[in-house]
Amino acid sequence: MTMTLTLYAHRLSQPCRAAEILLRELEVPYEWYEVDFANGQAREPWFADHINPFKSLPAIAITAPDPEPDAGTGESESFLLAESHAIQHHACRTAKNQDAAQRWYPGDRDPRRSAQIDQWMAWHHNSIRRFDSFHAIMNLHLTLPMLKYEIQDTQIRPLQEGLKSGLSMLESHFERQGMGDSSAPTLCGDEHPTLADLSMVCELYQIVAIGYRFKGYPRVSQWIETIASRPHFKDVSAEILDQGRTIREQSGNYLDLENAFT
Ligand SMILES: N[C@@H](CCC(=O)N[C@@H](CS)C(=O)NCC(=O)O)C(=O)O
Repeated sequence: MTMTLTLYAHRLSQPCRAAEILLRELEVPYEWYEVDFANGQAREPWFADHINPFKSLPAIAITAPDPEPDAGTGESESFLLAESHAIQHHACRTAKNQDAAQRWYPGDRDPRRSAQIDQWMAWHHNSIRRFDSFHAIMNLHLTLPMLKYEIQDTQIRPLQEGLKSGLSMLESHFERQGMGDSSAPTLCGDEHPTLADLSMVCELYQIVAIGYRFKGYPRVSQWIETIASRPHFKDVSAEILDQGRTIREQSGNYLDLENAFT
């Protein structure tokens, strides 16, 4: 029986990209359903009442073929799941290619390593994601020019300050591991990245796309660069790079993003 996995997502969203990149890495077939969240589609009843009551992307629906196609109802029960981390965990648990899946998340095979990945993923939501300034910059870009400097002071600087402590933490972590000098760092210290690396780098890539560079955090920069050079990561991130470039070009240089994290 072949199940259909539908991914409700948008490529300008960091957690959506993490989920989609992982599905590709694990060779899980999926149907793509774009939801225009910027125009409120994730809050519309068809989505909020029937797909994800959290009203957020990504979400997946796994549907078995209709057991009674002749009954003409066209309906079959779907397994619905929201939250990018839960989706990634589920994908690793159920992927046919378990060799690949266990490199991203070993599950019961290595409870300690899995617990470390869980720890980083929990931290991701409360730190790196919390201070992602992409939305503030996008608002700024769409706002009247006379408000630019005000928004920069009231919205963007506090986010940059918040992000700095997370970046320092990551840089020290990589330094303690002794990695990052000859080989590329990963959060759990192994050669292969895990779900935690993927979620966090997707988050930070949002602001790389808009022009930020992390010159003061060389190991963090190397980590981002290495994960971002994976072919599936590149393909799924093409749209956010375009969007970031447009915003950067049209916003002028007053943000000085390249030097914000020196
Ligand atoms: N914790 C969630 C965060 C999801 C989230 O914030 N998604 C945003 C897009 S990046 C969204 O769907 N927003 C819809 C809205 O605000 O209407 C996850 O990891 O999946």
